Amino acid sequence: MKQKRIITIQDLSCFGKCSLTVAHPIMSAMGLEVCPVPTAILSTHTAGFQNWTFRDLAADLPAVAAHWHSQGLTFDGISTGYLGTAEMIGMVSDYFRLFPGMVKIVDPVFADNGKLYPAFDMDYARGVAGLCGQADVIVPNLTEAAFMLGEEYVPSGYDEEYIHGLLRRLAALGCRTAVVTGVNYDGAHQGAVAYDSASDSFCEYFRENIDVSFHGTGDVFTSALAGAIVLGKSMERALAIAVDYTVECIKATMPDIKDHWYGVKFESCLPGLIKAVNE
Ligand code: PXL
Repeated sequence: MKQKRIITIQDLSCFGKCSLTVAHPIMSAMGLEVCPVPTAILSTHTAGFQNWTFRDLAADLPAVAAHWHSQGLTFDGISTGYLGTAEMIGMVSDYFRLFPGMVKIVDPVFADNGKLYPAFDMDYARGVAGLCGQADVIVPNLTEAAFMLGEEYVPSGYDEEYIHGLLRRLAALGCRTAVVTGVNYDGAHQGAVAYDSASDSFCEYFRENIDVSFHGTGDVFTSALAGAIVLGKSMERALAIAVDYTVECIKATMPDIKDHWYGVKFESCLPGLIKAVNE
């Protein structure tokens, strides 16, 4: 069978277990051929470290796409994450145009817990909302969802009606499917809910809530979700694969949380992920 091929466009944080350093190994383990396009190289991620280095690779993005296009390369999917600058949003949109037929998965990656990440402002958020409108599947957390819609962030105490409404409004940005992560209705469970606008239907997958927060779990989740979608899994199955894998990564890291606050030990959980995608 032909191997599925996916482009992943996001930064390379050399230390910190997020973006490309999780997306590439996770999707490779799932059996995909992964083509990484680094948007920037940072010494570390920006959440919890200070004085990180940042080398902007924007100039390479169009050149990589043009070369791939000239070679007649084709791709089954593209997954985007942390980009770094507003300029890159338009460049990613050019990838969408140059390689038609790919499943386009956009994780907005600009905010969490009610706050923008250090490098971003609301102009960037609006730009990413535009990119979401060109995607097939978008994967915001509750903060990014609220910011992209110009709404107030609701951290807790919401119900299913709120989440379903939020998902419908996100899909109205122009994507077929919206997935929102970090949904916790009852304090005891956490998971993801998806809305497919074409069939006007919802699906969801929850696990026990683990009351800790590790950096990079959103990237781990989106990598597993994007891999599963491009492999042809249903959204219901893709949500289960991605939520289960993220929970296992968090559990594997909890005993070492003090030394390992910057990211999850996703490596030790790859065998379970491989088993799940091949079931
Ligand atoms: O995990 C998201 C992410 C990715 N890349 C960089 C980041 C962050 C979140 O802060 O700083 C560089």
